[in-house]
Amino acid sequence: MELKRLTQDLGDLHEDQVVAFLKEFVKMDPTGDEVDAVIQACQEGMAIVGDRFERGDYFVGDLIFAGELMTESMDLLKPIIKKSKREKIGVMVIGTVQGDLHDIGKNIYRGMAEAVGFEVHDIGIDQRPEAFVEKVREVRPDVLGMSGVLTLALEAMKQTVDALIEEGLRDDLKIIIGGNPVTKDACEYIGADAFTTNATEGVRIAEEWMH
Ligand code: B12
Repeated sequence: MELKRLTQDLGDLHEDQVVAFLKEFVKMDPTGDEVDAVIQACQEGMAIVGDRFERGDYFVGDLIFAGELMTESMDLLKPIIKKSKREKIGVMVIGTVQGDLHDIGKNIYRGMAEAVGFEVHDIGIDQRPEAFVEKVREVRPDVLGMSGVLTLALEAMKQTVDALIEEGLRDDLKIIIGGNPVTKDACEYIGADAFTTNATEGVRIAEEWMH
């Protein structure tokens, strides 16, 4: 597979090439590992976009287009991610935290978690701590996943965990955080149980919690 080419084409925002590659890829009936590798390559392409934006070579319009292209790409992969659907293994609430509008990574994680059998309640983007609290109280999930790619998302994640503690909802819950800025230190500061910048790893961790 020409994964470096795919990363570069995404970074360059070459929609036609990216779409053509992914359509061919889906037809090949790829394995789970191959799908993971392609998602990783796309994520790296988005990192190129982010770097160029930071340097001033790309503008907000390019970020928006990159977001649309990444969503379109993940939609193409959806049928092959979904195919491994099994019986229900647990309940999960996910959402992007307050102040953050990015949801592509969250949506990838949701798709993968559903594919291994989680019943996922996705509360959307820019969600206040109270919204997470409400949903957790309503559906009593086994796992809570919080997503955020802005640096400021880390503070919002901490506020969300604090709100859950205050409401006495933290103890029966495993919390995983994901997105570009999450680190081990951030995970400890926030009070989450696990962190990852890779959806596949995040699904593996959540599956292990269900054993
Ligand atoms: C596309 C994009 C946008 C799109 C988003 C569209 C959408 N529907 O999401 C739009 C145009 C809306 C946007 C807006 C902005 N953006 Co923007 N954006 C990006 C970009 C290029 C890609 C993000 C992305 O989709 N990555 C690909 C996904 C697949 O990766 P991911 O999110 O990390 O997800 C993976 C894992 O982390 C994990 N994961 C994610 N969530 C979760 C959750 C759980 C529970 C688990 C287990 C795992 C998991 O799974 C995924 C797959 O492996 C990034 C650059 C970058 N390097 O990421 C900048 C970036 C995030 N944006 C940035 C900025 C500055 C902005 C704006 C402020 C720009 C502006 N001036 O308006 C606004 C902010 C809006 C807001 N309040 O949120 C900065 C953030 C800087 C910072 N440190 O805070 C970045 C890093 C670019 C940069 N280098 O400057 N953006």
